[in-house]
Amino acid sequence: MKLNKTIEFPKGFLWGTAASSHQVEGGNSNNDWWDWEQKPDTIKNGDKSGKSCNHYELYETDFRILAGMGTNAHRLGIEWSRIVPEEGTINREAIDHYKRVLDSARSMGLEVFATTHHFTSPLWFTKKGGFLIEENLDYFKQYIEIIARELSPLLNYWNTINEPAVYAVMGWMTGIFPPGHQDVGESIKVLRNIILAHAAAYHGLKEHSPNEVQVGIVKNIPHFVPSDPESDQDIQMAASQDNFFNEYHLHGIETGILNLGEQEEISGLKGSTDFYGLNYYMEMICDQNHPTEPTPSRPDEKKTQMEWGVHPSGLYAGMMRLKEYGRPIYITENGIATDDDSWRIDYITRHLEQVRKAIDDGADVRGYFYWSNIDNFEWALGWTPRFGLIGFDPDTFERKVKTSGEFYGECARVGAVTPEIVAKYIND
Ligand code: GCO
Repeated sequence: MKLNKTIEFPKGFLWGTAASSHQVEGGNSNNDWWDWEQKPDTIKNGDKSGKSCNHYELYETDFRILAGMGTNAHRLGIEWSRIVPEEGTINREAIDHYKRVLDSARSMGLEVFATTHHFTSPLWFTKKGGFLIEENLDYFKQYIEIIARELSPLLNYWNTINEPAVYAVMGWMTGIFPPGHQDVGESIKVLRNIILAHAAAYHGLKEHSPNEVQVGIVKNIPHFVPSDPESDQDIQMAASQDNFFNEYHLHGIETGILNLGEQEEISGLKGSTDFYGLNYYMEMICDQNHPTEPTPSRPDEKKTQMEWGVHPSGLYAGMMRLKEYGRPIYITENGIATDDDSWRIDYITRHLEQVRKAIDDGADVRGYFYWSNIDNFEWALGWTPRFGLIGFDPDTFERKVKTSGEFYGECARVGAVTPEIVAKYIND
């Protein structure tokens, strides 16, 4: 792969990495995912998160490596089940732990984006029905108030809910995530309640933080495209998939109106985000012959360990869509699961090219967080997919920065992707 010209980014652009609490910390034994992993046939190869990357204990090491590489930001998760292990119980130890984590990242020059909810919930909460029951939102609000008061003084940016549509679909429609239901009606209820949870988190963080914080949702925006651009049915399928998965929540945040057919005005939803966190991985190809199943790749495409294709232009489409709302945009996740590290360098380069193009075309994109800094527990696919810029020894937890990590760090230090840097790290 060759790069013909330098891709330069504005001064102050955030060059970050992203992870989540359950996927990297280890020992999150009090949440619904830990419980889910103990059940048969839920996780590929029977994998478990276990001690994961042991980030819970090695966070200083991880931040030192990231700062040393040259990155200047990191997105991490706050684990609700640690802060509130039982209904009505606040774990001061856990609060103090996250204060140390945030302080450590900041002291090493990393701007932290902290996510309040990244797929995992306390087991006691999910036993009450979790986000399927609207009244349970009160428990989530109590948690938000605690972390706003205690943790906001140590950061500037919060992400509310990670990928609300993925959460609702995977847990209640496909059943691949806990609670493993396959019920369209329930999935639609959760799709609604989880965006109410987002709005509650937005207002709770703004109201209870003792300092000014910027609060934004993290929305996965796959680019739904017709398999045959000439087929009206494929075009219609892409439009309805996008409406359900993307537009429903985006329209809700911008207008306060939720609309999957009948309209519902939600108090506090309109304008409930200071910026958009955009997670992008791939196009979803819509083919009328598989009317309910868009696919993340075309038959003849080279596929990642996730069985996804690579479609950088879909990231541009997502940024230009969000540009219309006039809010800052951060790419809060973009990455590739592969053991071919040169492919990872090419992937990062091609997607950063799209970010630069969107900025040139007027999108206010202020940062890029590569998913992920370190190989981690990939939910139902367990440990097979490796996204990381950094690997680790599962026995000793020793970290090993990959060539792609060295590449990304040098780009971060320079504030650009240059043909020289690409040539230095990629072996064709
Ligand atoms: C998601 C989550 C991450 C994933 C990553 C790769 O998008 O599902 O935010 O937790 O690990 O996206 O699938």
